[in-house]
Amino acid sequence: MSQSVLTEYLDFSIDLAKQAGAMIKEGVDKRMAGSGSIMAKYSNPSDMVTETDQAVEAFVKEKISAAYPSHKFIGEETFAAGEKPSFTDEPTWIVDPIDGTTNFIHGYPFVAISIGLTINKVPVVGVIYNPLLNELYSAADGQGAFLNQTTKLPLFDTNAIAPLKDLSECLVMTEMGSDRSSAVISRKIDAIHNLVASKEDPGVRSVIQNAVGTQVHSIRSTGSAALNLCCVAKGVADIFWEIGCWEWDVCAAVVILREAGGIVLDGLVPGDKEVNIFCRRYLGIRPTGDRESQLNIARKFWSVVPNDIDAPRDAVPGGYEP
Ligand code: LIP
Repeated sequence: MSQSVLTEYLDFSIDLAKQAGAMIKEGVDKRMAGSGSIMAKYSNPSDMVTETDQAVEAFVKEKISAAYPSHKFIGEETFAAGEKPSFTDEPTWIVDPIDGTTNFIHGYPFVAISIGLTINKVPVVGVIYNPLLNELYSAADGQGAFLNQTTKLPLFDTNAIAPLKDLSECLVMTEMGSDRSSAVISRKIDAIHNLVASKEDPGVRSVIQNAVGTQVHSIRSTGSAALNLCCVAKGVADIFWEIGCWEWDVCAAVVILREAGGIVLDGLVPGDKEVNIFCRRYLGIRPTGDRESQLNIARKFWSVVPNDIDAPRDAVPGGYEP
């Protein structure tokens, strides 16, 4: 894929994200004023959908199909409406119209449109725009990652300031997710317990035999996987880990973090390959300029989190086999 074609897709995505962002901002303003953006689905209080999610996805999908009629599309609301995704080498847009829908509902300002593009099954363009904070993250394969199109990511020389040596020096971002079954939540709490507990404390959760606490600096959550990964790309957090979010939450961010110099791996299964975006298990490590130090932190991370947290999904033909 030539750089000029990638630049065209990137510019198109940035323009589209800004238009969608204006719709999201208007939706928040109306909602906070007591009108508009009614809940479209409220069957699970930790997995909500508003009319704005649906309107933004319809708008983005229409714009993409008008500009690139042969391209494929995978979107959160299209999936929710029952369309089963398949994955091919064709250019495929993977879109979350509002990442951080719970935040949207509360007016908590971590809300973003996330637009990713894969070609030959590789994520190559990513744009994430938070219209409430007016922060636009963008990247294309081989072109670097940027905040608001001019500030290169990461924001500073992360390795000079804080080399990534040990989990005890890390700020970790994670989320509770939408599956609140006690089987899943108790495993996630076990993971957080093991991450934050003192190294001196032998009382770590029993799910991992002989594990000791790693006493990470602390845990952070924005409520948006995409924006969490952007924090890691900026270098203001060291690790993002989530089991249970989806390809539309991470596709664009995978490009942004990779172009900033970070890596995204499988969140539970050790290995050094870039994550399969359909696997619903993600571990992002910030830029360091030294891949071995990133893999070393990943290995330490996998060793302290339970490896049996369930995030089931149907097969994605061409993309993922459970
Ligand atoms: C959200 C993700 C978040 C996850 C939430 C939800 P949404 O996406 O970004 O990481 O914990 O459960 O999936 O639903 O706001 O697009």
